[in-house]
Amino acid sequence: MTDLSAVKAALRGQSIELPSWAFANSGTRFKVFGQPGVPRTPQEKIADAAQVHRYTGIAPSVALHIPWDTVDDYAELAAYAREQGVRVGTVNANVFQDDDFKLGSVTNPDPGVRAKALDHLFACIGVMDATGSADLKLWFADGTNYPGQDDVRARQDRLAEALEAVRDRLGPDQRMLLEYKLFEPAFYTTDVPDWGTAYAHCLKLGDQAQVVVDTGHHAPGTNIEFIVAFLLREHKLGGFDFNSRFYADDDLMVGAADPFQLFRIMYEVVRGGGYDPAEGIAFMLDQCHNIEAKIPAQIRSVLNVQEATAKALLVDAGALDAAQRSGDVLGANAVLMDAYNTDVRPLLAELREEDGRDPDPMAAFARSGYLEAIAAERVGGRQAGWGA
Ligand code: PSV
Ligand code: MN
Ligand code: MN
Repeated sequence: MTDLSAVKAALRGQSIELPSWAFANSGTRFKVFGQPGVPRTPQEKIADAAQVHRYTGIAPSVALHIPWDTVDDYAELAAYAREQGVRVGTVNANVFQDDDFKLGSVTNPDPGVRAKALDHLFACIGVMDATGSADLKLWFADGTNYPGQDDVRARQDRLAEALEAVRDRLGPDQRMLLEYKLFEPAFYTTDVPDWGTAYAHCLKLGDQAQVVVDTGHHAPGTNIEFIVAFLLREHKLGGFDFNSRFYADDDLMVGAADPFQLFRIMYEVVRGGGYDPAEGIAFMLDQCHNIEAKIPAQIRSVLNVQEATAKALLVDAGALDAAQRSGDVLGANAVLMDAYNTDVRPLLAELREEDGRDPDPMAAFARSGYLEAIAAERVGGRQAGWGA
């Protein structure tokens, strides 16, 4: 039997980080559909993110993307976030939107371009120092499009060199989180294409380097929960970029495409001790909302993660262990499926009510009139776009 009060206590301690870019205009390469009231500044993105925390109670931090969220004074931005009831979280380094990075950033064959990329990564550590952020997230668009285009092995050497330089620049309480992605924008080779490559680099870099699993960055059919279990066992899982993947890197709402996969991932997190704050796993969303309203989509995403987590916490560990040890294949599977098939929505509504929150965050936010207010207030100025 699972202790429901322990499940509730664990759920109260949950913390999901929101991406600042989810609140900005975004789109596909075919069209960006603007929405009224979309933030014009990093401050307005943080204010919108604070709404998600207000109604869910479990989204207390906001990840920045530099230079998308460039401001003159980052300490002031962090203070602004605190006033809004949230804090600045991970700093995501963007070394993919400058013409100089056409052939790569830290793996570029041109040493001058590599130095420019490294300077940006150092500047991001400066942002962390100013905001008090602990994590630097590194995703490189680096790779090649054609066989022979560049020396694949030399690119690994350049990558290792840059990562070491970043590691040496980190403060004692800071981490570097290395994200992998199967393909895109490079289509022939990608310099960090999979968890094995990221893991191998992080292993050499030491304790301050860990791997980020972006759930959208795998080939169809990849068993992501196995990767999670493996990395956790090695204490090399630094965090998640959660989103849904129907086809490739869709960046749609987590839990939309495959809620069962999300449950299986969260089960391995719980099983491997990754839910314990001491393990330091950063649970982040990395999503864009191109056709749906952004703040409610973030609320829905947070709730989807919360529901999957509640189900994972409900797994009867004793019964599962007994079934596994006795080789009861169907019994073990049934224990897991019982938890997955539990409707946890009443439990979560009860939890919110006990904490003085509205039991239905989606409805409460819709009633608040916030979307109408920002549509009226935020006229004029240039809307901050995803990538702008
Ligand atoms: C790359 O596809 C990625 O997942 C990285 O995390 C980037 O920083 C992010 O998307 C931008 O949306
Ligand atoms: Mn990502
Ligand atoms: Mn991605």
